[in-house]
Amino acid sequence: QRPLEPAFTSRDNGKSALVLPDSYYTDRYKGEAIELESRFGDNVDTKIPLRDIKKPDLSFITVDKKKHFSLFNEKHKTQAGRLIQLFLDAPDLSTFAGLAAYVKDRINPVMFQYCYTVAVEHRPDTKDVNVPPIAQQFPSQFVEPSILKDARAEGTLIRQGNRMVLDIPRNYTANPRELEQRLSYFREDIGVNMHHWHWHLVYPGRGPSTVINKDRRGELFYYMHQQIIARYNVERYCNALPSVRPYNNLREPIPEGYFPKILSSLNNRTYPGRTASATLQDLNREEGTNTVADMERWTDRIHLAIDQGFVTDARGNQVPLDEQRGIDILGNIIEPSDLSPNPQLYGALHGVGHDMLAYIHDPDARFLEDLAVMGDVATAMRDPIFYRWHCNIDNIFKKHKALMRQYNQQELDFSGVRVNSIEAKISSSRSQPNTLLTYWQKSDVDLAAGLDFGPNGNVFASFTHLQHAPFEYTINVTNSGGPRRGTARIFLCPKTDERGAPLSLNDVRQLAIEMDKFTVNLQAGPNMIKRRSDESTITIPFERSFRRVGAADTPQATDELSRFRFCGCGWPQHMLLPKGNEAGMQFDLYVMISDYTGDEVRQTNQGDVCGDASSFCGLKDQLYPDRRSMGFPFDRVLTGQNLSQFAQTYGNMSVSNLTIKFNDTIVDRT
Ligand code: CUO
Repeated sequence: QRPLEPAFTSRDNGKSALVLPDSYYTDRYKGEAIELESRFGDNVDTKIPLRDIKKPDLSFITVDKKKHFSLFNEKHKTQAGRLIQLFLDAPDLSTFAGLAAYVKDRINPVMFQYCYTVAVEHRPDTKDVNVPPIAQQFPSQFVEPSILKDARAEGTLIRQGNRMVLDIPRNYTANPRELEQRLSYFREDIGVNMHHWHWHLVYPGRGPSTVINKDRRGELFYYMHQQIIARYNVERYCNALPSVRPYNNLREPIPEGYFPKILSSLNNRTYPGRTASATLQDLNREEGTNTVADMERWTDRIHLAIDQGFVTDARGNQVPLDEQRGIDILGNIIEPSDLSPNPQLYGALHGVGHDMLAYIHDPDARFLEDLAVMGDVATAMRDPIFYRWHCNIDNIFKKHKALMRQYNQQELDFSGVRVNSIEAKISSSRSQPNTLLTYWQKSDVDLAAGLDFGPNGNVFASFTHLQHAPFEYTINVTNSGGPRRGTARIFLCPKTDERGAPLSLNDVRQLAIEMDKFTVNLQAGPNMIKRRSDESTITIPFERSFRRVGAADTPQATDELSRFRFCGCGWPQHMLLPKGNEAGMQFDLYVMISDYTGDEVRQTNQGDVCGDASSFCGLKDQLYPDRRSMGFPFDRVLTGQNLSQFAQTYGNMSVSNLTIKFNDTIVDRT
């Protein structure tokens, strides 16, 4: 179960089973008196011997066992793709379990964890197999590592029940002299990083076509990351910092340094830092040889394709970048995924960018240094350069979007539907409408599962994160036609930048952050629509991010958790609102009710229940549940002096003033 230890448990027909490999991570443990059964004994009902499998040929895997595995690295990605295929090809569950146990002992644990989880997510017969949350598998990548020693001591020396909750320090990566530190609560949030890891798990870039070929995956790569950048920029305004500058001149030094201090669980070394003013160099390492010049050539070719309105596929055909497919094709080209129509010509811009930035401290490996946080989807969002790099990537997508025709009246309007008002009000209080509240909160995460050779049971540590008082929207609508359906699209838009200067409509639309999107059934006449903040289709609840699956105390709890496994993907609910500021920061709360006849997607599969965060993560085995372009209506250029004037043009839109007040106190865990 633990990353570097032998054996793992699986669940079959609701029962736990202990699967023992026929060899161990190191044979030394086999003969020693380690009582594996008692170590895993508490929740193990059945022990099954490992099925005798035909030993797979793993010689294609060259990723070092004790070095980082990177999904942005072309070699690693290709090898992971082959391993996922191997896992998916196992004809039945017990062969898969045997194969997984065999492979786990022999390869890089993070690579194993990734490929195994992708396989579990995609095999029809593993619906009941639990995968623990990544932060609990590899806690050293998510929390300040000095507490891990205490966690081990607590877990080993103190009986379960008497163990104290350890405190994960805040603000441990820099002091206030470093202005970027003001955003560390966002960049280093455990839930934010877990979401990002999970998103890339649900949408792998390379592997069998059943895993890669998902509806609008390229467009979702664009949209989910665009929303991260919009959120980050709004969060910067809240902290009196300007928007992030795109990292688009690769020859220019990078003023932002970053020293993550977290540990690699594979070799107990800290992830390398980056000094201020580092400059990108050509990579010449065993992991890859990429040049800055290649990155520039790929960028130019992609810009050329956008300007010409078509890409050239591998056979020389022109594929139009039109309003239906253009953004999806560009997403697959830029990420890139296996669906890129011409990787030779357009390269692997975004992924290689991550990789080169991840080795900027040691581009030719002369210091034997491993990759930095930018090279790992579980940690990349901690580094300020992530946002600068993704801003550059986003600007390429935006250039394409700016060339699309504007939406017409018919697409934007919903004739006969009038949205009279929208209001957001903190639930369970007599507070003012349209004034929301943020503060710090302490919550617990269980570290025990990820401590190799560590304790039984749980060891909880508490971390401090942003939180908001739960609230509810009320939308008043008049429908002058018969009963019909619409889609409510709620966005939060900044009014001013970090200096208090008003933003243009064009800036606002690109900074609009999606809060929620849901179907509404409108009756004839007046309608009052209520919607709670925790129902948002971009977020998942706190428990989903952090509850330890293996520790669910009852079979029901475990079943419930396994049903929601796919749904580990989703923006953390506690980060739904930007922080605002102590004086109260002003926003526009925008709602549109669009005509459902233009939104509807007829699903061909009946999928899982798991669709809480469908806006950011799609639906498992189903089509993306909204026919409009992602980000509609803000993804294209709009006409109007400002947001209110734009919204007044259409009866089916409404805007309210909203204040977000931040209270700088820490509320203890609930
Ligand atoms: Cu998610 Cu750059 O893609 O990190």
